[in-house]
Parts: sequence; structure tokens; C-alpha cells
Amino acid sequence: MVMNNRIIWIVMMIQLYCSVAFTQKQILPKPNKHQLAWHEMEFYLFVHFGPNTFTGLEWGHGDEAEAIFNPTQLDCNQWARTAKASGAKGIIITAKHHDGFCLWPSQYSKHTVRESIWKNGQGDVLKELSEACKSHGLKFGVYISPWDRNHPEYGTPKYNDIYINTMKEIFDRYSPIWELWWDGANGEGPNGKKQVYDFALFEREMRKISRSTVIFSDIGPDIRWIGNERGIVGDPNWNYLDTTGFKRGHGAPHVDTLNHGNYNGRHWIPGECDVSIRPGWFYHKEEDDRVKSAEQLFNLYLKSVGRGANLLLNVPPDPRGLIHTTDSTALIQFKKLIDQSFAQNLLQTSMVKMDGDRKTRAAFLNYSSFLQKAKRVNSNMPTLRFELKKEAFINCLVLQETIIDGQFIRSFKVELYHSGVLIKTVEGSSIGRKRILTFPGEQVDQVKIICSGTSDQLNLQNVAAYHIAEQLLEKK
Ligand code: FUL
Repeated sequence: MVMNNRIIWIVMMIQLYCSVAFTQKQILPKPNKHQLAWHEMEFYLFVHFGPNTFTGLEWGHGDEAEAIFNPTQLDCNQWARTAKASGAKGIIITAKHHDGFCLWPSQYSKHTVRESIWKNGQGDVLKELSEACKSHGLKFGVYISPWDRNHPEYGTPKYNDIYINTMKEIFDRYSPIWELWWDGANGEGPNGKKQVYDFALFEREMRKISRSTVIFSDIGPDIRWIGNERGIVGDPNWNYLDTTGFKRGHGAPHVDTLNHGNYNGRHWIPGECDVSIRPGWFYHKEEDDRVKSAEQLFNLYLKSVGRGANLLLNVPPDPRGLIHTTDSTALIQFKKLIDQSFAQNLLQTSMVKMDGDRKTRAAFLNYSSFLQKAKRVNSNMPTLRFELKKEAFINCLVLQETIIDGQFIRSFKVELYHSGVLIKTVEGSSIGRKRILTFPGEQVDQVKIICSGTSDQLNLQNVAAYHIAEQLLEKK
């Protein structure tokens, strides 16, 4: 009898242990509040502007006469209006590119707008753009190249302090600044020497200057480069990255690792896809007929935002200081394609069953109560079953994970049915902040989604289905 009680007790303890282990959510790296807000930005513009706009170069030598910088009709409000009309949520500008020319009158350089003839040396592009962004409700960000082919101290330890002072100056004058871009390029300066950047010091100082600014470099600390300048993040894309033993600039992980992230990486460092609307980063007249079309931009959107990354699209102003109409027309049409494509969620009127969910006990829910529950449903990653009110042609699905506590979903399967018959299966691994799946369309009356991962909580914040125009389906 005593023996039996002991066995029963042991069995109960094992059961208790298993159920606790099973329902426990694994602790994963997660975004901080600034990174979370950054994820919501999705798409914003990059602006490369400076002496290169006038010389036709991509990398200025640093010895260009300041007088060449003379935009005759510079209008940062036009840039901001274009950004707004394209659906972009912010603008990041090359405050200083590798040629060292400062688009603001810096006290740490003699190669600035102050030395140019533009507005008799009284102009300040950063001032104009930060104000235009504010008045159009856009976030403002800066690219400050550590590589400086003009500064006389470049290549000496003193330059690291000058670089820090430069950052401080910009943040003092033009805040709030939501994103700071550290380019890893490290070439020779005017004295033929390369700088040994003290990125650890830059980072410590920047955290003191502005804790709310997210910092981009090839390996973070907050946002990583995705390993190419074509705007395409890998599939799968994990928001995790291992940085131990790696360095910014030369010494970063392999581009393939940056492209996909690390499945079990130790830090939350999501990817940002930088790409230009034109072949070059700076404006060149001869590229006016090589501006990406709205369809090409949409395709890039699928391969960046649609894979859980953010899209940083470069739109370089011309020597007048204006965004060319070819570029702005493509951007406006791109926005139209996005609006049209995602206007009608075909699951909106469906009834949803979460098979295996202990709380709802597999009852049918309407779509909006499903969305409420899916964020915090506590069960073993239930199978979601969407019964459509009316059959529909579906060629696109949007899945969004609740990433506040990390990226838990490690694989998923979508099954499309018609009259009880399985007609298509779409599989993948990462979801993250947003996953847009496109596929040759089918007439469908039921959609099933099965996820699995490192938590037994589903943590989905959105599941939606669309019929987008055939020519927009993701091309390889
Ligand atoms: C690179 C630079 O060398 C290019 O000129 C451009 O600014 C691009 C965004 O980053 O590293």
C-alpha cells in the first residue's frame, strides 16, 4: 500500500514537471522598446546628397572645392512630401559621406556648407531637413561616415574624439534623431593613413548622447546590415545575431550570416535592407532612365518588409536639390500598389477555430475575437482553421508574430482547401514582425495554419489573406 502511494506520488510529480516544462516559454533575447518602435517603421527613405551630386562621383576624394556644392532650388519640404506620398515613415540623410563634406556648418571641419557658395555660406541642410521632417510627421535620421577623406586628423587617434564631437554637435542641434547610421567603410584619408576606429568608445558615448536613438552598423548594436545593397533579406530571417568575437567594419560575420541572422543568436539585432532606387547611391543624370519601377519596388518590399526586416530606400536628390519626377512618380505608384494590394483582407469575415486551444475549447470565433486571443492564447501552438464565408481567390498571406518577447515561431505550414480537399501547402520557417507570402493563387474556402516553435503560446498578432495583382507575385 505504502509502495503504491509512493509510485502514484512519483507519477504525479513527473506529470507536474512535464506540464510545467511544456507550458513554460523559453527565455529568448527580445527587442528593447526603441527597437520595437523601430520595427513599426517598416519603410523609410535614405538620401545621399553632397559634392558627389555635382561631380558625378560615388566616393568623393575629399579635395573637391566647396564651391561645387550649390543646389539652386533645394527644398527639403519637397523631399518630405515625397516621402509622405510614398508611405515612408522617415528620412535618413548622409550628413557626412566619405568625402568629409558636412551638410551643416560644423565647428569641427573646414569642409562644410559654410565654405560653399550655397546661400552665401549661410545654408544648413540638416536644419532644413530636420524641420521639414518634423512638420510632415516623419522621423529624422543621420548617416555620419567615420571614413573621412578630407579631415586633416583622420588616421590619428585624435580623429576618434573629433568624430565623437561631430556626433554630439549634430545631436545637440538637430534632435530628435531616431536612427544613426554607422557605415563600416574604412579607407585612407588625405595623409594616406587609415583610421583605427574606436567603435566601442563611439558606442559608449552615443548611448550617453541619446539613449533613444537606434544605432545601425553591420553588426548593430541595435540594427544590422543584411549583407547586400540590393535590399533583399534572407529567407529565413532571424532577428537574432551572435556578435561575440566579431568587429564592426572588417571582421563582421559572413554576409550570409548577416542576411539570415542566427537561429539561436544571443542578441536581438534585426536587419535593415538598404537599396537605391537608382543604380548609384548619388544622383547621376545618365541614370534617369534606370529608376526602379513601382513593380520593382513592390517586389523589394516583399523581400524586405515581407521577410520581417525594414526597407531603407535611397532616393537621391538632383543638383537642383530636388527629387526627380521619375523617382517621385515611381514612389507614388508604389504606394498605390501597396494600398490596393492590402485593401481587402479576405479572412475578415471568416470564422476561426483554434484546434487544441484549451481556453476556447475549439469553439468558432469571429475574426476580431480570434485576433484578440491569438496574441496570448495559451496552448500547444494550435492549428488555426479559417472557414471563409464565401470562397475567394487567394495568392497572398500576411502573418505577423507578436515579437515583444522574442521570435518564437520556428516553422509554419499553411494549407489551402476547397470543399474539404487540400489543394496547396505553403511552408516556411521564420515569421517575425511581418511575413508576406505570395504564391500562384487558388480558389479557397478554408485556410489552415500550423505553427511550431520554442513557446507553446501562439503569439500571432495578425493573419490575413489577399488577392494581389498577378504581376506583383514575388519573383525570385
Ligand atoms: C556604403 C558606402 O560606401 C556607399 O557609398 C553608400 O553610402 C552605402 C549606403 O554604404 O558602405
